[in-house]
Amino acid sequence: HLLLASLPSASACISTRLHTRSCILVGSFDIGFSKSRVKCMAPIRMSDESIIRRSANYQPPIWGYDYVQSLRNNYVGDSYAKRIEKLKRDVRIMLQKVVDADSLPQLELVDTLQRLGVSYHFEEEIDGIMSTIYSNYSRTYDYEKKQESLYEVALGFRILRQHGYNMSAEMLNNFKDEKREFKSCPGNDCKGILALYEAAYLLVEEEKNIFHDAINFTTAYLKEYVKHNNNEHLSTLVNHAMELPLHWRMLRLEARWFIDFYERAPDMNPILLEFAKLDFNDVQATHQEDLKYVSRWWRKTGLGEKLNFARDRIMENFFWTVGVIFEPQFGYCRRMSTKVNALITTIDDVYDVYGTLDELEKFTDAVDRWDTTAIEQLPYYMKLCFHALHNSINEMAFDALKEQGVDIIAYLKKAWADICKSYLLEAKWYNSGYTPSFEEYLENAWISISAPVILVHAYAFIANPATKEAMEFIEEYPNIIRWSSMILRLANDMGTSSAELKRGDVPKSIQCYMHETGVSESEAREHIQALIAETWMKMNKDRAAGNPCLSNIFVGIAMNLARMAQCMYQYGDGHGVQEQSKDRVLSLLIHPISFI
Ligand code: 0FV
Ligand code: MN
Ligand code: MN
Ligand code: MN
Ligand code: MN
Repeated sequence: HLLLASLPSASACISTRLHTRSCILVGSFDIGFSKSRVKCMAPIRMSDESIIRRSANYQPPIWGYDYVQSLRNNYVGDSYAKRIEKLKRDVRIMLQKVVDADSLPQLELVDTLQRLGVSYHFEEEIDGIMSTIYSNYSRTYDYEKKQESLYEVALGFRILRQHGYNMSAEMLNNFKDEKREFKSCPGNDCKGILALYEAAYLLVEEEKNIFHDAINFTTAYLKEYVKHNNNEHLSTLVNHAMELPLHWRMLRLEARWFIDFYERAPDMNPILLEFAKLDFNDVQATHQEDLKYVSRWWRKTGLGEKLNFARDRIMENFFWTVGVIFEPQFGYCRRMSTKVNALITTIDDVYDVYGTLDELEKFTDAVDRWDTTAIEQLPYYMKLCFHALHNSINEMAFDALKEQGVDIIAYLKKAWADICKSYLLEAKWYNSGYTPSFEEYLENAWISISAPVILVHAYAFIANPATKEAMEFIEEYPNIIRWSSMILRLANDMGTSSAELKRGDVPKSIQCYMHETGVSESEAREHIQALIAETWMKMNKDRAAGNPCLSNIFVGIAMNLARMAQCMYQYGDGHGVQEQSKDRVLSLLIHPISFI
């Protein structure tokens, strides 16, 4: 308090901020605005002493510091480790044996391992299987002849494309009739049609027509199928698929869901099931250690405690990271990425909710110059924010310098300068009441959603070493970053723009599109949903094209970020409104899978 007392504006800020108020009056007098009148106002600078600031009314965090630090997972220790090793050997033997069988059982085993979330243990074995199946296909596949089983063809198509093999979409077209329409026929049962539905999401932009045909045909069939519900187990899988296709799903949550589903499967293999459960708990224990680390870091920054207008969401920020990269060996990337997410979330609220335009311009300039002397005139809350950013990012760059001998600070800094400039432009639009065209909005919004910052940093965290050439390449935001960002932005707008508009914010994609075309909100939402599907097709294509500067791990991260966005905003604002993501956090990060 001694330090604060010497900063007059700062002490006022700190002492008058409350979570529950929808408006915060900073200054020495109360001018008696009613809550509802003040809520939608921009920060107004009345004089140096009194500024009316907004609040987004974000609730305090539901996950306390002590609670997080007390997390213990009982499924770790020697006996579990031994059991996991034993089961892993058993699964490896299954993979060796299945090679002698036909391709279908091989594909099914790979699919099951992937869906159970354990395929990362067997990359070599699976790669071997895939390359054999692919070369058999290319030797023996007869495009003229109608194939017997849609199920096998579609499953093979999906899994081989997932593994980067260029399977021809003609394989799927073979299941159309003379009128070039997909049709049901005796060989096409529900399993086959579901497989076609999931496979279609691996198609690329040039195959758009097949995509739409396949999705229209399969969804019509599958909807009808679940209505009759002849097979409860299969209907569960169909409903799950129709909610969100496999290719768009967040990997760990999908694994958690599928383990429960698999337990009830008629052909369940107890070895696979036990291995998947134990491995899930083992990975969760690693995540909990990462979580405790970031929660200590977050507390030390003081941002959650002192910036009460901002979201205090370290758990959700960590949850995002687990969606982006879950494998145990990437702990450093997870820890650092979570810091990046927490800084983004806080600084976003500075621009969207709390800062005055004048402050925001100075803050943007300070980030651009990456210079602590540039913030001397700024209020306390901004100093805190800037130093937390500056210290944290410099430390990450220092790690890279020390561990890999590369100097990357200029590239990291540039990503922050870019996002702050895009934030500032939105703040200016908001202040002047401007509604950009849909295109003008998106051109800025794919940066302001923060995916480029997240991905540039993640790139540096997993690269070894992050060379000058590689960083120069990534700094230009190659297409894969652009598509991932676009999906994140569109999904975020679908989930958050209603609340944002109420609070007062720039028109988001839905509103810009409505403004430009005159369509209704529901039509605009449909358009955005279609745009998400199209952007996925672009991402699929970019991934298939390959690029020596883009590792599979990085491409996976970019796709996972898009998946995570669709997960977080599936039912609204899961990031800001904790009730919406709470159950998912519990099942992924807190509760181990029980064996009773
Ligand atoms: C901001 O949400 C926010 F937290 C983001 C950008 C979600 C993804 C970010 C992380 C993984 C940290 P909000 O809806 O306020 O974002 P906009 O850009 O719409 O203000
Ligand atoms: Mn707080
Ligand atoms: Mn925001
Ligand atoms: Mn924003
Ligand atoms: Mn938003």
